[in-house]
Amino acid sequence: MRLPRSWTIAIAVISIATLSLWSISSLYAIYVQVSWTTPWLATPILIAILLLIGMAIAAIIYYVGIFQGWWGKSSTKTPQLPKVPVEKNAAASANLQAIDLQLRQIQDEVTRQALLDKSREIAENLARGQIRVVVFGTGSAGKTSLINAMIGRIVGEVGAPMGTTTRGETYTLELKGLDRQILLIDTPGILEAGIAGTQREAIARELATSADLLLFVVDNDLRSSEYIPLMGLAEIGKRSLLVFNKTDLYPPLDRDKIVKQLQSRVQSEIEATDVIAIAAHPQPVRLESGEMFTPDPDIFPLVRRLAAVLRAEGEDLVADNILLQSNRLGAEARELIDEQRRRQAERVVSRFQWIGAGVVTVTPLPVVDFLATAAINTQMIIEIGKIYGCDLNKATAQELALSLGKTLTSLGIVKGAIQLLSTALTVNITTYALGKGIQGITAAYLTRIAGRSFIEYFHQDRSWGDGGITEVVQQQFQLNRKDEFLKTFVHQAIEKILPADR
Ligand SMILES: Nc1nc2c(ncn2[C@@H]2O[C@H](COP(=O)(O)OP(=O)(O)OP(=O)(O)O)[C@@H](O)[C@H]2O)c(=O)[nH]1
Ligand SMILES: [Mg+2]
Repeated sequence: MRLPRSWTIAIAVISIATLSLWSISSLYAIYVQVSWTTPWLATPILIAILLLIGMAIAAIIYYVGIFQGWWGKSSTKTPQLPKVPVEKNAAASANLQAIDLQLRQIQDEVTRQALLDKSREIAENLARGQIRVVVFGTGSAGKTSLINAMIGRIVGEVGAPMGTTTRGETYTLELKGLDRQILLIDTPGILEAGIAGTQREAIARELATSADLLLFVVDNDLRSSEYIPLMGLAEIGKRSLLVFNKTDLYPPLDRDKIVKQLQSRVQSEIEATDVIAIAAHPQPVRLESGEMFTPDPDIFPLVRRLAAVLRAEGEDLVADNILLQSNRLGAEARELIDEQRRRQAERVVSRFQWIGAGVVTVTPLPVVDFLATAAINTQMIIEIGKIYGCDLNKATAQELALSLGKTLTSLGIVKGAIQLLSTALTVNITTYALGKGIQGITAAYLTRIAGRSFIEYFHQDRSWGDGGITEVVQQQFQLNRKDEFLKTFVHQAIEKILPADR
């Protein structure tokens, strides 16, 4: 029984007061006795005893934290904050919303609509809250038989030849203790021959990628054509159980050996407990009496493991899968937006390359080293930046233009370009026109190299990457010096900037 706090304090105060009175009277007795025998020693002894008592009290206060207990002062420990539950579902739907915003930036109407539909489908799956268990694997491994055995009645057609199941079929399953409904999805087999087989395999793979949980069915050790898709799916984070079916066809020793082999092959991605041996539709056997007997399906180990996994991880599996799918969709959207931006930015570069070239052709520069600086228009940098969502001011753009101009000159690209273009031009026009036009055409060419280098810079979030500005510029120069390209470029240049009297 615990005493009330006020009582404890009262008892403590009375005890301390009694002890203090007792120690005062004892001290007084000691003092009197010592002063009788050696009077000069009495006062130092009294002071020493008082000091010792003081130190003892200080030590008690320090170690027991007596003040904290008595006066209820705040603890020096950091107060415990309430735990914030990590809501995977909330994260998944927030992710989907962010991706929707990204998708709306896609200009191509048809692509945008298709991806938005996909995103809506993922969101609906999340809202419905069903768990999608997809049964996947080689043709004739026994996928449909497994579903029939799990449902407890014949729902899908079973057949010895591959290709019995031709499209995805969905069945519902309830599991005690699990609020969510389970969708059991049968798929066509992979590795079937022919065009129809390839099309069916594509359907199966699509369904497998959409699964919250995958039951990968095999009827022997893994072939490499099974290993590759299974590992590929596991590596992208697809939760999988590897189901070894038709175990009735093997003697127990062989069966155990195959299970061990399967476990060791997939151990990097799938736990040993998730490799499960079953017989979904055992073949009839002849009894000693000569009678034929069909054993019951042996799928209990799978049902038990499936139930355990779904109960323990069901919520997470759905949210993880939604995150996985929305991330894939996000990556697809990013790629499309990237292409779109690149196309727009390249149009800007083309526009500026002919503007700059025209100006230089009309008023050639006294020194070719100035060509690079003349070719890089700050407005072009600002416009490319805008396409990539960067608002640059004039001063920053000028700084960028200057450093790129210096790089072009110092790497010898200006002179290299003049040489390359002169050779390409002599084949096309007279020496007279060459003299007039070379600066303008080189300016156009340098604008192109600079513009494309800036596209890389903005594409990498305003960074020149590990190799710095030099590597980016050199790479662009290499990419734009191929003979075929130069020929077309020079033709275009002659059309656009050289006077008609050439
Ligand atoms: N011995 C034995 N045969 C099985 C077992 N399970 C299925 N089979 C047989 O394997 C053959 C193929 O079974 P299905 O269930 O149709 O296989 P599937 O994977 O759905 O095939 P597809 O739909 O064509 O990809 C049938 O003849 C089944 O009777 C089993 O546990 N033991
Ligand atoms: Mg089937």
